Amino acid sequence: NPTPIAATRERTVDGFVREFLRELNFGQGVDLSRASVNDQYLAMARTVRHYLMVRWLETLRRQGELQAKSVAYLSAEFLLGRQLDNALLASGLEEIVEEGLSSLGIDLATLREAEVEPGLGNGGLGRLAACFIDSLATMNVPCIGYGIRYEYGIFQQTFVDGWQVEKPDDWLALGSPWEFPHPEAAVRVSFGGTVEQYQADDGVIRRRWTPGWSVLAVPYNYMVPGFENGRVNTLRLWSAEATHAFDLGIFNSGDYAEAVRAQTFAENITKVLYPEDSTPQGKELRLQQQYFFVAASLKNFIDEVLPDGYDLHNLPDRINFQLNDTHPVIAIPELMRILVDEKGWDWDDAWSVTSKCFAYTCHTLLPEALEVWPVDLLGRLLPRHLEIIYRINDAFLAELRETYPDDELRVRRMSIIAEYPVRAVRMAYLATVAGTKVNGVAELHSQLLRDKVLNDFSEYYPDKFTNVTNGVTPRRFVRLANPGLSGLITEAIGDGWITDLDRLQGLEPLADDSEFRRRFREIKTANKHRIADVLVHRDGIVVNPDTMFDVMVKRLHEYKRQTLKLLHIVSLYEQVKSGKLDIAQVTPRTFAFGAKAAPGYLLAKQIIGLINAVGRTINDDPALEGRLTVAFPANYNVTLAETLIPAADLSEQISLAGKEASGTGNMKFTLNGALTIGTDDGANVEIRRLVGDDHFFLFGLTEPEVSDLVDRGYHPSAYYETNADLRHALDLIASGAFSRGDRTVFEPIVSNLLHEDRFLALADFQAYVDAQARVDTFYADTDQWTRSAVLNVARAGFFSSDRSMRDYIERIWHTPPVLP
Ligand code: 26Y
Repeated sequence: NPTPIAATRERTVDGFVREFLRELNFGQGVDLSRASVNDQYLAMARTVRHYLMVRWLETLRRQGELQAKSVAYLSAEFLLGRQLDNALLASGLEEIVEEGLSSLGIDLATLREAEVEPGLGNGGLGRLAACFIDSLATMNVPCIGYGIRYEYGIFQQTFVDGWQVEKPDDWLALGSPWEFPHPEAAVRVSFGGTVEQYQADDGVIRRRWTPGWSVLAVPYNYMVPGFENGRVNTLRLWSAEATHAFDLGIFNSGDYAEAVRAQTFAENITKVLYPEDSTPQGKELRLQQQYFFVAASLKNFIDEVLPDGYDLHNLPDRINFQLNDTHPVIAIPELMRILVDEKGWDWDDAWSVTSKCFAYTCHTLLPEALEVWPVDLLGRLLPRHLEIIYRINDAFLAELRETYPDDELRVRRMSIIAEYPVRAVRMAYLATVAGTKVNGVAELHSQLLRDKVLNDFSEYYPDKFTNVTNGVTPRRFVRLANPGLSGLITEAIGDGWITDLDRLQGLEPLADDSEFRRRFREIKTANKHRIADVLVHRDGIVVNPDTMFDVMVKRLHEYKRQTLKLLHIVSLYEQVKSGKLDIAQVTPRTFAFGAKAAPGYLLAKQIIGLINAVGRTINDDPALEGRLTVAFPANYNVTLAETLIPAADLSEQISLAGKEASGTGNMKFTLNGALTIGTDDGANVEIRRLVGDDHFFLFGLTEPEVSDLVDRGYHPSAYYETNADLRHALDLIASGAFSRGDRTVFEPIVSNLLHEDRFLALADFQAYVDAQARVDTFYADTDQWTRSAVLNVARAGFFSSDRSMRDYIERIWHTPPVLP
């Protein structure tokens, strides 16, 4: 095997400088004196990726030889965040590059800022996929990520007069140096058309799908480098392009304009990421996206990744297709179609293989978030797949009737096809029937899946259900995001924690070391100064680093209860203004928010308007003497998270118990030394158990209490009537105090809370306020607070996504690591 040329790249400062200048001259076509920052960034990115290239080629070569069992992570979203720093860290080039650039008079920090993050996801689910592929690469587990290369990622949020206004996320505009397009490896994906019966050569009656139209799926490969281990896995994102055949017919008819229109039509499929993250809209284009990437991925895996002549009967020994929520579930009928229609297999053989290849991760508990596709839509777009789903369902229902001969009600409840309000395919049920395993993303969530959302299924398939608690990558969210803390940890316990996060336990004794605490605090303060600087320059927001940083960052959703935090703030304000509370007694706090609302989610957008309005009023009111500030930077994204989270003192995880599947922000805060104020929900339950009750501010109803209260009949107005502080806060909002006297502006929020309050914010208000009072008392003793913060870090090693990956491997995939 000849050594790839990339191996000759010199890992020295001089070597790097030479490579960089070469990229600048030959790649960008500029010389240093005329290079823009973007030129420099692009040249830099390409230089770094060249250093990783030899490892990537080597990983691919070994994979081809080994054909080890691997994971294909199918996800409609990968929320990667910026790539440069992670590539530098993984390749161990940080120091060389910093020195090399500075010898040229270039500041690495400036180049970092030039990178536009690929925002190819909405939030938690997409970021989780990115953490998982980072961990698998770092752990030497063969994995290929399959997803969609949206031309426009999650929208850019701006505020106009405090209201959210969305701008398209044109992330590709200035070039995207991290991707490798392979148009020659494009595959065709077909849609629509008809299905007919025919007699095959072997005399067997078969079904034949004649699609109505098709598009090309062009793969763009991304490197997924492991941390300093020489492995580089692949993320393959698909982009839609018009097929030539598709154009030809129209060109022949002489309608050039129509042909070009057809081209844009095909390319619409991967044009934009849908910005909803809980209420599926049932849009045809979204189903097109889902089938598009899944069909391309299966075809790519079978035809290109597997060796020629591979016997697909062995597929379950070679691959696990992990379904990231229901978005890729159409892969199940697609594999059946390939095996039955294209390979000519018997149905039963095909089912026996297909039902061993997939596993399904559920990320929600909200019933309205479960994807359901009306059969008329599905049948129009994918007629053969609908037939296959019907046949899977027929077999499944027949099986159920044998087990439950006298319980037709149960059988109908479990049908993959819903009958009301329209006949529709329940994708979660299809995934559960066909998958080897179904997992929730935190203990409580998995329990509720078993006991509530998928109860019938957990009784029928008790062994299918399992839990894998989410995790986050310590490379990005500690080592890179918090260099100060990372340095301190490494000084104390060595740098093994970066790939073995349980070693953070070694910090435990240092919680009682006053010098360690002093340095820990110093780092937190420095991080506050760092974010204060960012907020001034990025958003023109001024914050005081000598205040408690109380942070709530996540998508805007009623169930996450940003309004609960807002009611606390408004109540404090109201009490100061009415003279009930002496401002000198109030702990100085900076309330930081970050949240995007789905553009069609009107109430969520109103809540954003209200947070900004309250912020405007409070920040400008001299009566507060600058002790309370609301900071709501627009466009919260991975990049902002990386500077905001390390600066937090208090992490707000206040969803209604039983609604947040896991949360992953909660883990990032804990690992960066924030204390949590939180409900008994999602992974908060496990965080609290690990860090200990004394180092966590628990409040609010538990899930069974919520269920009971709702069953008995919940009346939010009762809380309004009996709680004066709550009443005064709501009245203040209703009075127009935050809307220049206009009482209509925020009326929908107030009346929703008073008359509906689906997520019981009013019921938990007093408990929340009481918990915040405990926070103030605790915070007043700086040493006590810092000690708890250190213990939070020391006890949070469990929340590494490396541990999540070990759990998936042990409970679901059975894919041992290979040699690097
Ligand atoms: C179908 C479409 C509307 C849709 C698109 C995106 C539906 C859901 C989503 C994204 C969901 C999501 O991000 N869920 C979050 O997943 C995290 C990772 O498991 C969890 O930590 C978090 O609790 C959950 O809300």
